[in-house]
Amino acid sequence: MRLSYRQHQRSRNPFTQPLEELPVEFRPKEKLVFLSPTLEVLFCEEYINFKHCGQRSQGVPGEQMPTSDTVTEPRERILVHCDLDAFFAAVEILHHSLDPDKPLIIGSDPQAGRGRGIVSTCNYAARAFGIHSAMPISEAWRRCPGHPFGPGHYIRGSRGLYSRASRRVMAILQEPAEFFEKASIDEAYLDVTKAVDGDWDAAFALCRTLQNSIEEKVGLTASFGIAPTRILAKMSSEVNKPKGIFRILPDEIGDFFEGRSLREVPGIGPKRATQLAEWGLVTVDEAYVYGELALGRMAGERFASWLTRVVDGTTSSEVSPLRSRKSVGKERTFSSDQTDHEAVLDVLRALTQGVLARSREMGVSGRLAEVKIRYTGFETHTHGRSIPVAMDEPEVFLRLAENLFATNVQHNRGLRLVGFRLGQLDMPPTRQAILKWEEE
Ligand code: DCP
Ligand code: MG
Repeated sequence: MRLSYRQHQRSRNPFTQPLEELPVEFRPKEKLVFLSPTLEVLFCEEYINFKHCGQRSQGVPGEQMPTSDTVTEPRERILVHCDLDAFFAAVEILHHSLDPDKPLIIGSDPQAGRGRGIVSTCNYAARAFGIHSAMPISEAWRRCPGHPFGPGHYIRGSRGLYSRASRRVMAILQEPAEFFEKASIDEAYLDVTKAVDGDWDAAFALCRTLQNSIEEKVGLTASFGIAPTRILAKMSSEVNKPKGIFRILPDEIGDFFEGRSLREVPGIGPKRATQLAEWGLVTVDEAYVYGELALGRMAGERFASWLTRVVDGTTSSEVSPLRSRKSVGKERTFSSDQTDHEAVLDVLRALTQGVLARSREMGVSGRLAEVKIRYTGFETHTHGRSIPVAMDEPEVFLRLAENLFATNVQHNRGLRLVGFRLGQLDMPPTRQAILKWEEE
């Protein structure tokens, strides 16, 4: 017998254990990282590294990290999650004026079916062949070969193109949001509660306006999800993809999960889903009806508590750039290995200053200084030191970086790369107002 959401609410065990952290499988997956084709690279790293982020009481990272979930908020939030449709492929189609109805696959070189890399993404025409992100490129070729054997068009992709398109989209999205968070190159969370004065219909209209604006100004289509929590907003942006908008009102959460596969919940991976299926739990409502206590005995208390709160709509609704960015870092790979350590130290100083300039722009400070050194042969070491309070003073971190380098670098060895990272980020209250979004 299936209970309604309200019945669940009444019958469920009130036992709720706030979680401190979630197991690895519940954390957002890192997306494919592109390396610059040139040797000399300088880039901001986006770490999805949770061990350096416990400093801010409200800034607990990761969708499902729940200590912030219990923070009382003044009123129910209206969150929007925007995710661009077949992003890399859509940008390539636009850039090269390709036919959108022909299968396009972005990924590593297929080498006529012998390639060893993976698919980055593909357009919807290619998805009709069963091709999807992270599939081996050889498998994609088998399903839809490229010229001259089949209709598939294979492109290696260019990160710069995607970053530029992403920036233009983000600029449009951040405009109406009181709080804005770029979550990845093609997705963002917006807290629009204030912008729409708590009106869910107005939120829907706002998403339509943003969708049209992105299409007109950038030429890309986007899908939107509107819901009271982050995870629900993310799930709802998937519902009507491509070019869809879907809304989950606070009292519709139970209905939304009725018959919905557990695998569709971000954070539930194939392993966990298989384990639950072995116990006969395939849909979210089946797991919910099972009860938190019983589910906890099978799948672990933390998982049971988290899933219960997902369905209850009590997971996080916080939108903040700190959730997605755990640190700010810059590093440089030298075109040939360096033996002049003084010169490398100069580069490290410049990188540190760049990082601090960036963090000031973002309105964040940090508690951890970390220097990365890669020697000839790729052996890599990181050396870090924390300070008692988060700061954004370049001089403080310059001194730390110099000391870390001088005390740790192995003399007489060639250096391939040097980098600096500011971690354990914090957001001083006085700066919160200026925090909007940051460029890549
Ligand atoms: N990406 C990647 N490797 C992956 C997954 C994604 O390089 N394993 C890149 C390519 C995607 C972009 O990130 O275009 C955004 O990822 P999404 O998961 O949002 O996928 P798409 O935007 O391509 O498709 P969808 O329409 O399903 O959002
Ligand atoms: Mg996308």
